Amino acid sequence: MEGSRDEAGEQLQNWKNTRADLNLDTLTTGAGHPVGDKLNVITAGPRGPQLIQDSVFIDEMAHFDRERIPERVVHAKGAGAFGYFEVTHDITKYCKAKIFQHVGKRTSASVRFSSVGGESGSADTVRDPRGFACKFYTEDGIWDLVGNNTPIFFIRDPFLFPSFIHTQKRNPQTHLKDADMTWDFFSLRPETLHQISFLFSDRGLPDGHRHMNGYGSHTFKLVNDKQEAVYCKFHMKTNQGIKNLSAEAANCLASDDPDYSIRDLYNAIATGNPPSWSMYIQVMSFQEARVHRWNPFDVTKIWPHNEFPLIPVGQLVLNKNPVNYFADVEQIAFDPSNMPQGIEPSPDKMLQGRLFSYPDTHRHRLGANYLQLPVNCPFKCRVANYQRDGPMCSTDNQGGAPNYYPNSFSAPETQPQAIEHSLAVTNDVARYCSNEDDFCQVTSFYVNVLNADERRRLCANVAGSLKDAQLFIRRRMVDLLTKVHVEFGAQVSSLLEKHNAANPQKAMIKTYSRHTSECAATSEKSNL
Ligand code: HDE
Repeated sequence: MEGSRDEAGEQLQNWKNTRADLNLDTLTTGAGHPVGDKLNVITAGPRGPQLIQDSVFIDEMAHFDRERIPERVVHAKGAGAFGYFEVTHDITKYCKAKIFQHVGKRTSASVRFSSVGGESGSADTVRDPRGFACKFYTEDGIWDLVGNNTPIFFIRDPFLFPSFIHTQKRNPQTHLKDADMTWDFFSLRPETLHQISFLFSDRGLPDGHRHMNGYGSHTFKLVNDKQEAVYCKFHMKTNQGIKNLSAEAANCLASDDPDYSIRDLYNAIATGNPPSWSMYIQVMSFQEARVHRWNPFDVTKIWPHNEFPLIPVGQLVLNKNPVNYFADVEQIAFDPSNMPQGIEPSPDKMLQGRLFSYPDTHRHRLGANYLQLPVNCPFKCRVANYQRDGPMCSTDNQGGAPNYYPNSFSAPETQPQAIEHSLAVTNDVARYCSNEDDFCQVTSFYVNVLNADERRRLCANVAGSLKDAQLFIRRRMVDLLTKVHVEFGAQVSSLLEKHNAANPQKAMIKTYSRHTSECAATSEKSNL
């Protein structure tokens, strides 16, 4: 390697070094026709117009015109890597999923880390939750554990998700990020407080993707081979240790190296330093779920670790970089409804909402046959169903096998052992408004998880963002923070006042522009 160039910078040279047969390559069109000249289009005379018979040019340009597929509506910027999951502890008494079959068992895995709100070219080091999406290729089909680096989420009802995401994205007129939108929504929905407090704490700026934990966040159901079930949460604890960036360092990196986290992950793996995470579960019986003081299916809440201790399960190791970013990472499609037998959804409304949304977005973004793409296909088992055809079918389309069910000519028979665990429900069908306590776990986070310095930085970070919102929104937000803890509200309020005193001009510009537009328009530490 030359000078200070890293493995990512050396990629082209490294690729060349592995290709002893390079001189055997022939330049071709997409249809495989050898190309004679790729520097000059066909023209009538040296200065004449171009001819439409130049199919080599048309092949090139027409494909280029179609290179982009829609970016993910959220989590557009990301990095991927591959490796395996290895069982270190037996949890078969809880779960019959083949991935957990015996200690020492390895299952191929892929992971995509991401930020949430920014576009696919946005900076890696912005304050934002991080996606931590895992795909396990099991013998019973794909298991996708599509989590974040936070054990909780902003909202508990999926109905609010599109609106919530709009507030994190761009203003429909200005096309700018908009503090009024962000803090208006937050201050109207107190259930966001827990996640806001996590996000504006030090953990809101992880130092790359290797130094953060992952969480399944939702409550899931585990079923054993006797069809007995428990509720469960999944945790992935980083073996690299938690490391966060200061707000100042993150800001510098956003301009100096906006792809900092992608580069860090690529280089760690390329230099033989594979990152790993330890998987744990928390388990809650159905009886405990019935009497627990918090709704165990509310994703804005954690399960206290002293009541539901972490049970070790295994290790996730990422030791292989993508061979091609588009094929392996842009096209990877995670879907929380991909659960092999033994793992099932709980009644968590947010999880239920996601079960629909992900395969729906993949059909739009990648096409109906997205599960045939190599990175998505369940290569550890044989797909045998009655779905056929559709755009870009890239398999043998299940050959001559019957395409209807039931039929008299073929397996597959249905599998009784794959029948879902049954759940008795007797309640009125309605739209239920939650009356959960939105404050007590946040208070516990503020008081018990954060030390004095961390609390100070949390208040500074909240004020640093909230300052750009209108006065009535700032006041409403401070009222909520005061309900979490008097000091939280008072600190943020005093920082906002100081900011306004120090920036009268900026305050004036904001007031002025609002005026003109009006005229014109008439747990505790162990819980992490
Ligand atoms: Fe997502 N989310 N989400 N989300 N999410 C997507 O799926 C959605 C939620 C998460 O690396 C989208 O393929 C709804 C919670 C990750 O490819 C989309 C709701 C958690 C990723 C979508 C949620 C997540 C996504 C966009 C509320 C953590 C990136 C593109 C009901 C537990 C996966 C895509 C990757 C991506 C919908 C809430 C994590 C639109 C409707 C809670 C890590 O389908």
